[in-house]
Amino acid sequence: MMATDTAGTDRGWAVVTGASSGIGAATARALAKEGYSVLACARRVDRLETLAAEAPGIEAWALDVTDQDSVDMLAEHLAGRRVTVLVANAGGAFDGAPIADADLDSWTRSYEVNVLGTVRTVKALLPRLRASQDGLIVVMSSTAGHGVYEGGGSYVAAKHAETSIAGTLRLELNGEPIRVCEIAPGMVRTDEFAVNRFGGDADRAASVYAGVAEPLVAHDVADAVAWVATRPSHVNIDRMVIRPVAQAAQHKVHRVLD
Ligand code: 8X3
Repeated sequence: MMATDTAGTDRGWAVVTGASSGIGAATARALAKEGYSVLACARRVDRLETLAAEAPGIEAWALDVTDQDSVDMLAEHLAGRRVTVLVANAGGAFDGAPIADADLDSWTRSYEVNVLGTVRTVKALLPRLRASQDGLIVVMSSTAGHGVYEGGGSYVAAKHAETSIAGTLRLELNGEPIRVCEIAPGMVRTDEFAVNRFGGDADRAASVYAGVAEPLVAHDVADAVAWVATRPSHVNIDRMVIRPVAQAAQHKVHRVLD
């Protein structure tokens, strides 16, 4: 069945936010491969269109999770469609500053995208997930949602909030046919995450992964999302913490440096 009809495939529609790169793009591909009709959402539509052209089953949709009108338009676009999965993935880190030097604009941005963006999207799409009678919400948090580290600042705080959102939602939706899973990746090497965090400083971004033999890649996390989504409807994977073997804990990373 074509991905662009309103019914979607038998698996229904999976909405992935932050799908223009990294984990989001890989997740869109992985879910399409599993037979979902995927609505890949992000601000950078040109990238989404490239993604959609590469992979059958993916439709591109412009979305800014920090903008209520934009999220309302997404919900309208999905009216009448059978939406079975929401991957609330849009997010990011925008600084690596200690709290003593906190840039409050960066904190605001972090909360706007990671926390309020997730709440706004979940709230807008809940009616569609309910209507499907077989919904799944995946909240993409981070190991930064479970531990703290120096310079983690706005990101660590926001990811702790996302962890709380996933847990609270699971309690509040108990009794409804909607699963809630939190995926908490550790060190994932993507093109943009660390570069964005350090304001475009590529050398500082590269130092995050220095000497680490095999950081996770976006597909490793996408694979987990696809696995969670394709469990039987009565199986709720509450949380997955995924790290590279070299990272035993947030501060315990095996590095081989020259
Ligand atoms: C990214 C993991 O270690 O940079 O979500 O906080 S970390």
